[in-house]
Amino acid sequence: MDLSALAAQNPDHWRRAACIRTLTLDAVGAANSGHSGMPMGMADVATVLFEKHLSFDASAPDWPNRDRFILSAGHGSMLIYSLLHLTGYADMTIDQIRNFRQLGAITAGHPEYGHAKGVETTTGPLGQGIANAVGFAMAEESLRARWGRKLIDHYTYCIAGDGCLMEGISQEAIGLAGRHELSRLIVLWDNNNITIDGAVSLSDRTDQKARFAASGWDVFDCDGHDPADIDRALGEAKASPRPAMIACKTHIAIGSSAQDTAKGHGALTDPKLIADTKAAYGWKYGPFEIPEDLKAEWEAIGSRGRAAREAWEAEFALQSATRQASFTRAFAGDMPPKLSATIKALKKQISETRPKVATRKASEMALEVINPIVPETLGGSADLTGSNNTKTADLGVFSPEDRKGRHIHYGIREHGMAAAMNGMALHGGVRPYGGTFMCFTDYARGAIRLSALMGVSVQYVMTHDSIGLGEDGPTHQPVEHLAMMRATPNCLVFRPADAVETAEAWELALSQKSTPSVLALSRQGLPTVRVDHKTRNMVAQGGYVLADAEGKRQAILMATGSEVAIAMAARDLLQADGIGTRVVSMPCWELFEEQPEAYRKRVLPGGPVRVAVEAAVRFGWDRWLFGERGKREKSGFVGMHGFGGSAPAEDLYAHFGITAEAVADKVKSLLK
Ligand SMILES: Cc1ncc(C[n+]2csc(CCOP(=O)(O)OP(=O)(O)O)c2C)c(N)n1
Repeated sequence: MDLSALAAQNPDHWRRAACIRTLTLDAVGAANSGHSGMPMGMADVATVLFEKHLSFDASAPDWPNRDRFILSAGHGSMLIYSLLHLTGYADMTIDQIRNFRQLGAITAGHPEYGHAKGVETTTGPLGQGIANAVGFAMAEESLRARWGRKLIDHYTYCIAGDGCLMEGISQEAIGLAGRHELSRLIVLWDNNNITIDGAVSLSDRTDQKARFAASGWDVFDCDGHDPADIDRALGEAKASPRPAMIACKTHIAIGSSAQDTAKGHGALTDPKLIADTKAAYGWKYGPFEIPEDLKAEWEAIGSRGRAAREAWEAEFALQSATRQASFTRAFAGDMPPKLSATIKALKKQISETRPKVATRKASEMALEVINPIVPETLGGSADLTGSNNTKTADLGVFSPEDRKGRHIHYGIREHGMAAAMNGMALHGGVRPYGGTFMCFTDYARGAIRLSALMGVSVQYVMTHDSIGLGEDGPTHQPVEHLAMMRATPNCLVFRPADAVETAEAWELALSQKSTPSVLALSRQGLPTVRVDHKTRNMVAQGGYVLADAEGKRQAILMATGSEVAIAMAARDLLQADGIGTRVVSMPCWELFEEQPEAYRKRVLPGGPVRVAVEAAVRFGWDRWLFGERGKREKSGFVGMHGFGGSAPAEDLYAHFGITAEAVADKVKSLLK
């Protein structure tokens, strides 16, 4: 490929793009690992985007109305690190670039949210970024409708590779964006025809442009190495009334001997290759060296948006004090102070009326009082709205006709929904929650894990949380999912026992700023077990004594969710036989684990027999059965030992032996 012609046509552009290419070569070379080819190939596109289109101010990375830039092809992380360094983000020093992929550096192997400013989301698991981008664009639409164009009015740009587009999640995202006419979303496809194994044709013959068009997008082409053509395509994409995809024809690892090959995808570390490639670029500077004139040009790009940002700040200052406070509160992720009193009032009412309701219904009852006072919530469901009970009376439905609608019909797209919710939460100003069946946490897993890894407060409303869902049978009955979610670091798993605990769980979940929550909710009606109103949020302690032993304490029953009522019934049986029995409700293990040792000891003292009751697999329960002063020979588990069955719930509980009688018998056998 004749690089000299390219360089000669647009010499200034060429030199600016070469900064990205050579920093990438140097950083990957120094780390002896990483991915050189993608940043080299997309350097021209990224340069034009940052220079001519992206509205941002490197000195104010958190400006709420900035355009968002998402590198879905996260393996090409040196692309974004180079851009952030060159444009003058304060934290992205040349030393950070030198320490690419090293311990303690903000230049992680793949872009990690929260490490470097300007990294809007964690990418690397291919396909997540493009699905996050859809959430960013939905948040922008929603916020623009709510706050007006003067405060929110921006684009979301996303660079995605062949890998992102092959991942199934991409179709969920593309379908969602097309339906919602997210015209502020622009995806730049790095159309280089190469993946790790070789040419794309080894594994795919999809007509990507036709696919996007079929889903309601406008599609554009450009020569990804011609700055004028890139600029034209970006201009057209911005003007399009639908989400836009630009197929950018590029050469991976351009200018190197590995150009257009799978070798070019990975780490180009051979010193001769690096030297030859730099020579082909006409680059005559040392490693990590950016000449002053070029750095100045880039920094001018980094401050191009300063005037717009300052104008925005002036506009913001003109808003009423109430509006400013409420905007700032929402972007800070804080709940309105009213939330606590609202939840207390609901709890009091429930404890007095003692309804027998499914916790999914109880969740709706909580949301009915939460949504009116927390206007930034954006609810939704993956086509199970009536089952997940996520849509409250005041929400309205989000659509191109009603951007103020706050309930989103995600369609049957659990993974896309979860990733979009991550994008919304990361955008800021909105608080997304979304529902599906608990068993389909599997389908959303890739994105739920990233909620936890990034530390974003997304609420997963996972209903139909056990065999208690009944006739739909084992395909729909989660047994291992609680364990999987509990095994995920930085994720709160709530399994409330009744409507009071559900209200408390919602308050806690929404109060988290950097932790997602899974609310595991029952399909079947559950009696109110919290019959004595307590203003204190008991779920906040994770586990607590719901009913204490009368007489000598011989047994402790631990249970969650729908099995708490079974434990209470077992306690009645045992007490009737003179066996003093305590019931501990454990709606959130993670919060219980955080309690001081002295508190945990009060709840779970050594000595008595312990039996855990949960309609799920035992995995994880040993921590509470044998740990915390428990003894193996004095403990037992009543729950599931395999998959469920297709029958009415009551029959299944009897069939699998999850009954008050079975629990009482287990205790008695352990007391012998
Ligand atoms: C979900 C997921 N699966 C696999 C990988 C490993 N991986 C990283 S890059 C890549 C190939 C991506 O090809 P493409 O998007 O065309 O990138 P390019 O070769 O153009 O850099 C793979 C399989 C990953 N990061 N994420």
